Amino acid sequence: MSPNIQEISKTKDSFSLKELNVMLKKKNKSIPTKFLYDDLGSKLFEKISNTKEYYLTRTEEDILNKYSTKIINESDAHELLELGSGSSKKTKLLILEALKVKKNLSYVSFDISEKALKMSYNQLKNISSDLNIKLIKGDFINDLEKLEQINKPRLYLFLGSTLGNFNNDTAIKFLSKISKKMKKADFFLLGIDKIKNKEIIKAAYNDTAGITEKFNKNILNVINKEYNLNFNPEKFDHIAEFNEDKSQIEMYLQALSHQKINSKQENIEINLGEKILTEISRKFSDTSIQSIFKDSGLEIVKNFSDVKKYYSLYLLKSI
Ligand code: AVJ
Repeated sequence: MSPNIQEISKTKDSFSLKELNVMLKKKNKSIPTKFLYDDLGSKLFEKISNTKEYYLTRTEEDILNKYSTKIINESDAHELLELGSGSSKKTKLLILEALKVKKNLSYVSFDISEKALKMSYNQLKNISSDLNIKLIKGDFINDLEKLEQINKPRLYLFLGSTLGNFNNDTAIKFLSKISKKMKKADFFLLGIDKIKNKEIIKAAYNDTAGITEKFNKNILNVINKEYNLNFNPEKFDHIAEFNEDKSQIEMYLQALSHQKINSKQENIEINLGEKILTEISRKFSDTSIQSIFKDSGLEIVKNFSDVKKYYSLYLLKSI
């Protein structure tokens, strides 16, 4: 049976070849991070999260395993609303816990990707007849306002440290939207990767099995297909370095030779050694994330962390 997907936004994500060209002509070249996540990219990310070096997913899961009862009791949620749910594998832990205390529980998965919504549905459809699953296709930056209000307490979820992909302004803009949407009884659970020994961080983005490298290079296949370009991924090196000033991983593709890329518009030239930024992944301290919360109208109710303090799940309220 195929699930029922509600579409709240018909706005096709229209990133034009022209805009891409502009980004690739600049001195500091970049490709929008979202192009990492086509079907293959999403599968590769799943694989990354199982490598021994990538501690994020595993640590977040451990924290959820340990504290989901507390989180559920504290929030008293009748509905869990997850933004950018991916496969909902980790969310299942929270749902199972919530089902112990709530008879009519709703889980809303809000994602831009139909594939992700279907995966999430398949992950959860057989859990319990007490669980009402809603799938909503939309863009959580632009369509959040369109989500219906409910009278019962809702727990918003944004897991996986995806906030780390946003620069400061975008992060505050995004969190402010959620905060404005939240009612008094609502809570927000946010997963954040923390600052730690930089060798540990770097290793997580340079796994020895080479999966992150494949994941990074796949972005070129995605834009080749989307915009009819002829990048050769083999002519690039995967680079993931830690920028200490900005406290972020920066993932690049570095050209192994001088290259000319044909496009329907202007051609693109890339010099030997030139780097194209594909993703940032910010690592926060308690202080740096607190200041973002403050600027977004959010306050910390509880900080759930692992023993090594590698990762935090913040339970937040709107002020
Ligand atoms: C899924 C965005 C949280 O930034 O750690 C993993 C993506 N990139 N390895 C991250 C990613 C390279 C990941 N997020």
